[in-house]
Amino acid sequence: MKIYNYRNGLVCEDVGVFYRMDSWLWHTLFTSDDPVGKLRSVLNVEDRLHGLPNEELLSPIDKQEVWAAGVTYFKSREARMEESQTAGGGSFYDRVYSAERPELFFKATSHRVVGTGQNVRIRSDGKWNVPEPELTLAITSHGKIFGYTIGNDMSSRDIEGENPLYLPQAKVYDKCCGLGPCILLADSPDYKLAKETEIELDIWRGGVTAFSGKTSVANIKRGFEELAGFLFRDNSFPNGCFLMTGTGIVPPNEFTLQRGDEIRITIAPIGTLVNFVE
Ligand code: DO4
Ligand code: MG
Repeated sequence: MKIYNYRNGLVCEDVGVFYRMDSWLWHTLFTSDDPVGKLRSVLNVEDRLHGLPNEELLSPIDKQEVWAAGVTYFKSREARMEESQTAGGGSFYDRVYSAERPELFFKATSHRVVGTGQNVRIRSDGKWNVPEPELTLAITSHGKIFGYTIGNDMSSRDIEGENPLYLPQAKVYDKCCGLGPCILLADSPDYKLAKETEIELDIWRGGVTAFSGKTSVANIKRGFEELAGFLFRDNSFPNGCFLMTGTGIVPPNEFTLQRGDEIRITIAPIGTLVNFVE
């Protein structure tokens, strides 16, 4: 099952059949003990649509905070160590990769988040900017992972590389985060996104590919429950939250985003998140 957040309300897709849903369901999904059961119980044949509606598709977020995990893939560990070499930050990244406690940081409130087809921004004071394609967990207020979406953790590598204490500025600013196109619901209690699930990043510039890369969820060092468990330790989320699980794809050091670039992140069971750099 997938749930889309359209301008005029939610739409649920269940094995190729589409249903219009009331917007109050959003809150119910993120606060229920059994979000999928709740959703199934309100699907009504009278609300069936012929397909996805021809309306603006918004990011699948309401009042949730977005958090992010970092240095969860070996590739990210290597890249951070390189970018922060002169600031002496190299060993922090090495240590957090293998420490028991993961790196978790605040990424965005919903007003900083954009959906598929919308523009993300690069910072006006950042010179080395990249997208980070990340599988993102949708988590209820009880700490239960009930679905998955695609996240784009826009980052200024020169700012975080200058000093690890600048991380919030490298990560959090207007339109710093893409989420979408939908939430893929974990359909049954024992459903887990297959480890072999691929994450693909394509960046288009002037009609040609400027960068292309691929990884698999199997390369992540941490478990999803482990990450969510640390996030909810001594921390409450009355509206539920999203947790980005880190990047395993890093373009070469000479690459930086430019205005007009098209960023496409595909995780096949969920779809493709497309953002343009404004
Ligand atoms: O530690 C810096 C940020 C790491 C991050 O965003 C990632 O690994 O995805
Ligand atoms: Mg990231």
